[in-house]
Amino acid sequence: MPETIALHPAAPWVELKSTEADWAAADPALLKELLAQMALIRAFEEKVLELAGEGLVHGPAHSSIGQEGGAAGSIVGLRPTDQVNGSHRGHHQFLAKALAYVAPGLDPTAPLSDDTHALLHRSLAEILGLEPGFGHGRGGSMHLRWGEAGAIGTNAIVGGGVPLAAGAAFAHKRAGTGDVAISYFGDGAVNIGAVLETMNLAAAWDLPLLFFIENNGYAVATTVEEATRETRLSGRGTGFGIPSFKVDGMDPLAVHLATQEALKIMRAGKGPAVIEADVYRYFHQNGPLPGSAFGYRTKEEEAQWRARDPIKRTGAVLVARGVLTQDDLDALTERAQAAMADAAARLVEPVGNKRRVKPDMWPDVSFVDEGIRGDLSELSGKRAEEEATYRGGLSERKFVDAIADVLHRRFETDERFVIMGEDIHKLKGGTNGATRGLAAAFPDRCLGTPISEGAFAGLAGGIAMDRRYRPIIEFMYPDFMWVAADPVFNQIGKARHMFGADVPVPLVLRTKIAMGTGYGSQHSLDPAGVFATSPGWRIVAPSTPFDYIGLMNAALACEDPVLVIEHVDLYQTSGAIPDGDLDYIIPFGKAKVVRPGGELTILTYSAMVHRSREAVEELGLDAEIIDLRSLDRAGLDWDTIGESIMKTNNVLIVEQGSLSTSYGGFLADEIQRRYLDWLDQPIQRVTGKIASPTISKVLERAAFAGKEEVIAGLAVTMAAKGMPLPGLPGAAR
Ligand SMILES: Cc1ncc(C[n+]2csc(CCOP(=O)(O)OP(=O)(O)O)c2C)c(N)n1
Repeated sequence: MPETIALHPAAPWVELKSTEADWAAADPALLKELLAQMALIRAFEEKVLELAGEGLVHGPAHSSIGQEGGAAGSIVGLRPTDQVNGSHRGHHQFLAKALAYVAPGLDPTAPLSDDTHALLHRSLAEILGLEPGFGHGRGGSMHLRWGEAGAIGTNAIVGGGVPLAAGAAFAHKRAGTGDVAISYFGDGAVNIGAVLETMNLAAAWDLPLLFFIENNGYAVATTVEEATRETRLSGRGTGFGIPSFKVDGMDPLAVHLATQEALKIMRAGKGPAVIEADVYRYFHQNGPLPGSAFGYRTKEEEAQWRARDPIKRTGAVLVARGVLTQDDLDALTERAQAAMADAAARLVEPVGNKRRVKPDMWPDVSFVDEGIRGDLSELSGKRAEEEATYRGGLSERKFVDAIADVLHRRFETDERFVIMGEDIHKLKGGTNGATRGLAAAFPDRCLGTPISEGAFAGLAGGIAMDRRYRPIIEFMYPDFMWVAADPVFNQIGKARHMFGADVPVPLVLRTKIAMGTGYGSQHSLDPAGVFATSPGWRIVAPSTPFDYIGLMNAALACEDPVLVIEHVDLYQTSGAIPDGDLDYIIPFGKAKVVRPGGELTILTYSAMVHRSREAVEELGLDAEIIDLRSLDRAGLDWDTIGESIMKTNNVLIVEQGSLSTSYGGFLADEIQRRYLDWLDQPIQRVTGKIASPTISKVLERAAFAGKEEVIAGLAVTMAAKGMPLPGLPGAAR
């Protein structure tokens, strides 16, 4: 018989319960603030539901009524500089943090301050999608952010905010402030990868992040028991070595005490903690009906939870202790409701027997696409250089070494930069050597990550939005963006615009095109086409070491997220770089005429610039080759492109990768809208085949475009121009 030895989690896992004695001994000021916060939040949410019932809340209103104890219990007592974020059900945490900021020590017997009224007004306005809101109505109920108050954004993607909060925690830790971040999410979110990956990363890196699980028993109508076998959700933390607490979330004092324990751990530099608070939402997933109306739970169950209401309980204790009277409690409710009536009256008005939004409260529709990206003023005044006109000395340098050089230089000159990715701190600079020397020179700023693209991309997004540090992340292969699609596209790519145009996300993502290396279908993406669908991202794809340095410097100075596309075919090539000068930029939006010509215009980027040049030279054509360099919608250099098209009247777009994810479709569409009258033939394209390249060497080569395919594309273009090339195909595609 083999011996079995019981193993136990290394981290403590406890349930914390308050006692009558704790309630009797609790500081009256604490209990009063908890009560005042919860009463205001309750009145706020009741007003939201009332307005939702009248059709005045566009989209869902996920009510937090019943769950106030978890929010107030954990937030009262935080520092203003601590930060919180949350999920689709986040009004209560947002308000608690913002109230603690504008009205610390909120007194349930005192009139509300002007700042408190303003907070309620702006919060309600945001939920109604109106101009006075924190995000000018863009964010609405699920994207509430007031950075100044430490409320760094609620999130409509279940679990999506958790890695972002890890970024805030990273910044706190690195800055050595002792501040913490709390991320709130539901029992449903416990099962999503973003949460579990972030638990692992936060624990591995000792980040001061509190994972606060609001277990209200249901994810919409699905019960915890249906969704998972281990229904004691706080146990998730122990799997990652995180001290974990379970607490009754209807007991705000118990939540507060558990939070104090968690804060001790986090502020002492001992890393994250988990709190699972059992709470109950009195209403359905969203809207003003109870859950029982939808048949997934009973009225009896709802009544049992309502009997344990956190506001009633706290009020009753304060009355029993002689701190407040019943009249005080009644007055508190009235005051809170009056404040909300006032907030609503500033936003909506009666029309007949209905109400409507006051017309002048809507955001101006001209605001619709404003602030997708920044204005690049941060680059003005920076020295721009071009290889062709550079006045200083130039020397040959391997492309991959130029990458390491410029990163090293920026790390030297600006302590805010941190870089993270898989194995980038080992193997002489990651799998390709692009981060060579960084870990040795800057060990605490060149960070090897666990294999968690979602978590570390999201974490970097959180660091970027925090703005004390400037993250660079590396995806070993571009295809891994699908693993991290939520942070990359839903969070980083949208944050600035979604939160009202004033949330910069200065982040650089490096990755490499690796077609031709035999890594197959899941490692052979050119990410440009997909990223071009995400307008918050800037995209650059340098083809020479000189351009790489300049574009990387622009990317690192930029207040927007920038994708820097590298290419395995370029790493070992050499090109000229300035002697002792790694400080210039190449501005976004400047294409480069690599080879002037009059017969046709080739638009291309990255390694295909070189394949195009080889093809043109082999055929002896008079083609103009333009290296686009900046690829995103805002970065296209229409002056250079347009001038060339108006000269040649024929366009061939050349890219290496699969047609299906290609970039050229987007570019061709833009060109025909702008220059149709100047085109003598349809825009021609060179791309790979329909599917992503597979591993068999011959199939892989057949799947992507190289010099031979560019030659074929040139032949088609020239034939359509009426100048077929001898011995080459002449039929239009
Ligand atoms: C990734 C993702 N999947 C699904 C949804 C749709 N959705 C929104 S809320 C929700 C339930 C979430 O349950 P839970 O995490 O327990 O939070 P609660 O609503 O109970 O507060 C679902 C499925 C979503 N927004 N994001």
